[in-house]
Amino acid sequence: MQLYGSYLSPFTCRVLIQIAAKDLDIKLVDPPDGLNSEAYRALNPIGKIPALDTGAGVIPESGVICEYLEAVFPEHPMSGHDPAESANIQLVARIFDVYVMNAMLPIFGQMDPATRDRAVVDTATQACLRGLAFADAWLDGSAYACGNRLTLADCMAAPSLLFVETFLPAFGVAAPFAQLPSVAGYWSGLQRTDPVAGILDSMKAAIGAA
Ligand SMILES: N[C@@H](CCC(=O)N[C@@H](CS)C(=O)NCC(=O)O)C(=O)O
Repeated sequence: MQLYGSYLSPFTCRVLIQIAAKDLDIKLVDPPDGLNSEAYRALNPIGKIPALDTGAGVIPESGVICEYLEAVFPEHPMSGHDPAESANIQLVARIFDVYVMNAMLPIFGQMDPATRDRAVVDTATQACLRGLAFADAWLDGSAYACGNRLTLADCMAAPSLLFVETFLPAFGVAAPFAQLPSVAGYWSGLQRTDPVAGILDSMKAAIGAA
């Protein structure tokens, strides 16, 4: 199998944390001719990264890929042991996907201060902070979101939190975790855990080089 993606993509890095945690032999490769190219869209009509080439087909969407890998490689389980734990993991993962990461995306079209639309930035940062407040209600400040072990919730959360910490201050939110003690404690612990720390280091290097 190979994963089309990049360390610059928080969505790709969700899957890379899972691949590292399960010690899977899945190579990270660039999409042929780049994102949204004709060659890549022939493989993945959505045109975005990540996408997993299983050898039998191509699966897009980070959450779908994670669930697929979980089903195919059940060793080192990262989903729930029972329905209640599964629901909790899926809920935290959904909060970081929909209400934090996707809410933040519009700011990346506003990187140039000369052409920046303040209303777009304010709407996106407020929505992202609201999503973080949702997360704060479900976390308890410990290093893992659910069950005192690395789960798919942490795979979703860690790259999103790095993006929040790295980019929101540049858009006027100086201390995004200041009013969120559980998120702050969680992020402080999670970023030191293995293999999250290594993937975050690679993300930071990619962002620094971009
Ligand atoms: N919902 C998708 C989002 C993927 C996504 O937006 N990836 C970005 C890179 S971080 C991308 O490929 N953007 C190119 C585009 O939107 O055309 C997922 O979870 O995989």
